[in-house]
Amino acid sequence: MVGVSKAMAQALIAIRELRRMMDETRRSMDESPILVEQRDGYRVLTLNRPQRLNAFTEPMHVALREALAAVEADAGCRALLLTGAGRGFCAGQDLNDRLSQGGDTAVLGGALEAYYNPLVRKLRALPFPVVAAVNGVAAGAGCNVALACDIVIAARSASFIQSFARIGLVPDSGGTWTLPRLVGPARARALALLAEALPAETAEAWGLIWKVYDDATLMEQAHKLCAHFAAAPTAGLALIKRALDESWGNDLDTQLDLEREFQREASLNPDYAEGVRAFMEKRPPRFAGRR
Ligand code: T3D
Repeated sequence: MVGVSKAMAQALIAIRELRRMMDETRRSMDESPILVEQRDGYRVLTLNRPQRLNAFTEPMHVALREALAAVEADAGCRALLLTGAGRGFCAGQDLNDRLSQGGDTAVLGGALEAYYNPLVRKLRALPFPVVAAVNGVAAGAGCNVALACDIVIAARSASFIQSFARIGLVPDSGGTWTLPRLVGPARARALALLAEALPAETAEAWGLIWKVYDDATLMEQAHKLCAHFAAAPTAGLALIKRALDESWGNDLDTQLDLEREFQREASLNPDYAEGVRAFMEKRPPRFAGRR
């Protein structure tokens, strides 16, 4: 009898310890500047500093860089969803850090070199589609990081702000490249020089982003998109990304040559054969998505 109650007491202690460890893990996950969630065939990364509208700090950059490296290394990952916790998507650089550094110009150039530029390059180069679900305000580098993603969808209440001119800076994170290409030179200049908030619906009407959804349905739509990509011919989509990006620096002749080469490469992937077979057999394709 004594032995049984001792065993029960030990089991209770073990359960309590397990609970404590689980609570600790949950707490540390909630506090992490980047939340990572694995879904079937895709991953969700959530910028997680809601009290600062998910503004970038160095630890957040480092966590994001590590999370992106892990996504890229995972051969089973066929899409990425980037979003923000709380009421904002991302308010760009955390200006508290800059205040404490006295606005040293070397610091700013260094941060672009070390973090923002590699981040934008990585998002563009990932070999699968990247979806940004802009759940609220996207300002400064936060706006341009969203615009670096392949498909940008936004909540109706969201807005896009090139806030740099408000503090005497220049649009970065690819903004001066992306803006004129997406909305044309006149709108790009006004957005960058006036630094006014552009409502999500206007952003959609101008072609800055893909689509706007009611706030309550944004994440459902984002997951639908990613689930679609998780069953798509991934290697072909990666070549589409590259072909569109490279077109900006090419004349038509060069681009036609590039399309020939990419088409050859795409046709060597088993997903091409599966696509054709599925069409002939009048059934949905089952793409392996090997990349
Ligand atoms: O520095 C470098 O390395 C160079 C690279 C630069 C890249 C950049 O991104 S420069 C641009 C930096 N970002 C900004 O200038 C945007 C600053 N934020 C705003 O203008 C406004 O917050 C928004 C227009 C984005 C949203 O306005 P609102 O009224 O919805 O919210 P809020 O009340 O201003 O912000 C809520 C809280 O977040 C507030 O804190 P509090 O008062 O509740 O304690 C606010 O201070 C904080 N917050 C918002 N943005 C930032 C921020 N804290 C630090 N840094 C921020 N960027």
